[in-house]
Amino acid sequence: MSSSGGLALHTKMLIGFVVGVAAGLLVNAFAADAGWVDVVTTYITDPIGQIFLRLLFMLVIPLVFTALVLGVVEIGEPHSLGRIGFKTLLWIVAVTAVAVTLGLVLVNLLQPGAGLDEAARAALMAQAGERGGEIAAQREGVSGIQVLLNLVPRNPVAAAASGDLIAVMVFALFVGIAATVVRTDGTRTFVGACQGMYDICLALIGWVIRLAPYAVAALLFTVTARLGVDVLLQLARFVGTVLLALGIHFFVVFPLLLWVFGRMSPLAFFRGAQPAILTSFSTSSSSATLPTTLKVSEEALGVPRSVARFVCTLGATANMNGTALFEGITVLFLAQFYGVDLTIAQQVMILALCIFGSVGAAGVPGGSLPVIAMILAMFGIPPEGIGLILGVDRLLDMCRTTVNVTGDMAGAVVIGRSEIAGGHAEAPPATPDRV
Ligand code: DAS
Repeated sequence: MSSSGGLALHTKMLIGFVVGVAAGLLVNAFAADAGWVDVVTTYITDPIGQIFLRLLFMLVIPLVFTALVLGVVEIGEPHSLGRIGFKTLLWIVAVTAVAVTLGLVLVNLLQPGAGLDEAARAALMAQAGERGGEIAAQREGVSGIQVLLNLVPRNPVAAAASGDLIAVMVFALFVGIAATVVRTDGTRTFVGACQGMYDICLALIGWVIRLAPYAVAALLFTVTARLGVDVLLQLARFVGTVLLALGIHFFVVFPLLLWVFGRMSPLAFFRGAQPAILTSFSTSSSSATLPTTLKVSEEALGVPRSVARFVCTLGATANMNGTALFEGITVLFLAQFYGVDLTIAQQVMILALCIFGSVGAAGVPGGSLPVIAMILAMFGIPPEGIGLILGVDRLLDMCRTTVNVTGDMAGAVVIGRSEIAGGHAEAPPATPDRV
C-alpha cells in the first residue's frame, strides 16, 4: 500500500472514529434506553465490527507462520554472513524485549484502562463474552509448568485451529531452522511457497485494512452508545501511555545503546538519521522508508554496506520495537478496560507473544492489528476493543513506525561498529553527509 494510500486510509479511519463517537454520544445522551438502539447494535454495527475482526483473525496464522519461517531462513542463509545474522537476531530479541517490558511496566503503573463503571463493563463483556470467554476458559487454572509444556504443540494443526499463536510460533521457528539446515530442492520450494503465502497475506491485509474506517465507526458507536464520554477519557490515557513509552524508548533507550555499544554520539546519530526518521513518521511504513534507511545508514552513519543491507532489510520486517511496545500496551489496556485480570505468568506470555508477534507484523500501515486481535482472543479479552484503538491509530502508527525504523538504524550502527572493531569489515569512505 502506498504511503499516500496509507495517509488517506488513516484519515478515513479518523473520520470513522469521529462519526462513530458522535453518533454514540448522541444516542447515549438522548436515547440510551431506547429499544431501537439494541436492534441497531445487534443487527448492524456489531456484525460489521465482527466481520472486520474475523477477516483479521483469518490472516494471523498464515502471516505469522510464514513471517517467522522466512525470518529464520534469512538469518541462517550462508550468504547473509552467519556472524552478522546472529548479532542481528540478538539485537532484535534483546531490544524488542526492552521495548515490550517498558510498555508493560508503564501500562501497569499508569492503569489507563481502569476505572470504568462496573455495570457498563459488565454490559460490554456480556455482548462480547461468548467470544472472549471460550478461549479464556481453556486457560483457566493452567499451571506454570503446563504453560511451558503447551509452548510445544503436540499437533501444530490443532494449535493453529484453536488460535494458540505462541505454539504456532514455536513450530514456525523449528520449521525455519530445519529449512535452513536441510538444503534440498524440496526445502527451497517450501521456502518459496512461504514467501508466496507471506506476499498474499500482505496483499489481503491491505484489502482488509481498507474496511477499517467502517469497522471503526461501527465498533466506536457500539461502545460510546453504552459508555458515553468516559470512554474518550480512557482512550486519551491510552494514547498518552503509548506516546510516553515510545518517547522513553526513542530518547533514552536508543541513545544509551548507541553510546554504550555503538560508541557513537546520540546527537550525531539523530542528526544523521533525520531523513529516515522524518520519512518513517510521514509514511507510517517501514517498507516505504527502507530505501532512505539504507542510504542514511551507509552514507551518514558510516555503516559498512554488507551490514546495512542485511540489518536494515531484515529489520524492516522483523525488528519492530515500536510495534511490539504498542502491542503490549494495547493488550493490557484492553484487559483493564474490560476488567480481565491477567496474572504475571500471563503477562510474561504476552511479552513473548509481542516479541515474536512483532516479527509477524507487516511493515505497512496497521500491519500489527491482526496479531493484536489474536493475542486478545487468546487471553479472553474481547477483540472488539480493537475498534477503540483503530480510531486513534493514525498518530500512534506514525510514532511507532518511527521507533521501528530508528531501531533498525541503531542496530546497523552497533553491529557495523562491532564488525569494524573485529576487523571483519572496513569503515566506508567518508561522505559529505557523514556525521
Ligand atoms: N506501520 C508499521 C510499520 O511500517 C508498524 C505497525 O503497524 O505497527 O512499521
